[in-house]
Amino acid sequence: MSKLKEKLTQKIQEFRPRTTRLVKEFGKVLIDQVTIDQCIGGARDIRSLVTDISYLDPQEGIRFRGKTIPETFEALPKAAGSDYPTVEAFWSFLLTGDIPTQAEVDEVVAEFKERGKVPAYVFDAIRALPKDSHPMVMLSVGILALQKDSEFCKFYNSGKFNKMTCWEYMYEDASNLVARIAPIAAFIYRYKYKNDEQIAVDPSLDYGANFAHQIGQVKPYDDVARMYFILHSDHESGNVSAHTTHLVASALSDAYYAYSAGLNGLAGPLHGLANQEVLGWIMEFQKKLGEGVEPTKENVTKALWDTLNAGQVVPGYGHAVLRKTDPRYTSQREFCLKHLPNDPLFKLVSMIFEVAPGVLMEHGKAKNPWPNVDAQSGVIQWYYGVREWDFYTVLFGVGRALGCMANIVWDRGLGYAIERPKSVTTAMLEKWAEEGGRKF
Ligand code: CMX
Repeated sequence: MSKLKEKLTQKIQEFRPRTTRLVKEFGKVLIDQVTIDQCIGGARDIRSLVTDISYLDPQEGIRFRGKTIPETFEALPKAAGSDYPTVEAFWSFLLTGDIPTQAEVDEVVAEFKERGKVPAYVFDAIRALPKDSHPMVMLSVGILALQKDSEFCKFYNSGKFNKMTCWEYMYEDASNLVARIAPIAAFIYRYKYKNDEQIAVDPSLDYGANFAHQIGQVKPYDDVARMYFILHSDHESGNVSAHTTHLVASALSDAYYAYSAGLNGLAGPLHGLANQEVLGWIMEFQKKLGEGVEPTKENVTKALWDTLNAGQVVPGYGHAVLRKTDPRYTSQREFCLKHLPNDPLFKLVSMIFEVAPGVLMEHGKAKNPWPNVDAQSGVIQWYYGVREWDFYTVLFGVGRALGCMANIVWDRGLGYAIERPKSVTTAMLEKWAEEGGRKF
């Protein structure tokens, strides 16, 4: 057994009594109430999910295992010659909550090379799709194709299924999925946009650097990949991709079924597809502006109002939980200030950042007028030559696998139940509205 799995076994065993005690001794303690607008309005803010992998504070933003983004980057062992931690170090941290030693990281790096070997039938399944399919369809199909080799599913069908040990098989699938999703994404990139000229894995490289290599990028894109995958990994459990993955896995569907479904949610324009939409919006804006016309605060303001007046959302702005600038936006902005301060697209995105919150506040609808992660991410990709912006959500999907997989390993480790909230009818809501609330 690997050191990481050994450590996780111990952590899960130590943790279980906390969950058991809460249910047994305090199961009926009230922690929230539900209003009609929450019921109709997307269950916003209802406390009904548990995760210890990350927590999203509306003012402060995300903490991974209790650490802010800068603290996470600071604490984890870095890739050789890099300012950023390896994805492997971060995976170990997300799973266990402990900062791994360099030796522990090296073990995961070596393990991922073995686990990361993608069976040929996955590529065949992707190649069977029309080439103009969206790359998120290709990614979702590629992940689903892996299901045939699910260890969790084999264990379930073995007749020896056991609720206490099934997490070990989920861990195997989750680790394999994380190790394989980046090479699958790289394959999709080269297949769809680079004439199917594939680049072989370089076994000397860590996860992020190998992804850069396999899509045909050179330094410092290895850091872009590491930063990008870590920043997009997890945003507590209620967002569409994480929640979908958790929900599907709660039916004891394996990691591949669960994450393929999660990716389908990530592909929505109000969620992960917003990073593609941001670039699309900017390109459309520049096209309308006409050649040689400089973007100014005035014409950016007008374009934002045109979007809002057409009944569309400003992509990359707003959030269901956050009420300030997303620290994932800030982190990427800092990268831009260091590596591409004079890039025209970065300057334009910065100008939008200056103008858009004011416009959204004046518009008066969005509860959060500040930028989210998606407002900044495309700029960096564009700068380094990854200009096929319909691929950007795939990059998000590679990163999000880390959080979703860590979560469903723990879900099984702690024996969480199949998810099944109760629905009501509109007539019931109307009755309770008239009565001033439901009588318990
Ligand atoms: N532009 C225009 N209107 C916006 C807006 C934006 N960026 N953000 C919110 N609004 C509107 C909503 O559409 C809603 O309008 P209606 O009352 O007409 O339905 C109103 O403001 C209230 O919405 P809210 O409570 O502030 O936001 P929600 O929790 O309902 O939705 C989100 C959150 C992210 C879907 C929304 O802000 C949005 O559509 N943003 C643009 C798309 C985007 O960037 N998504 C990526 C989010 C991060 C991620 O998941 O990757």
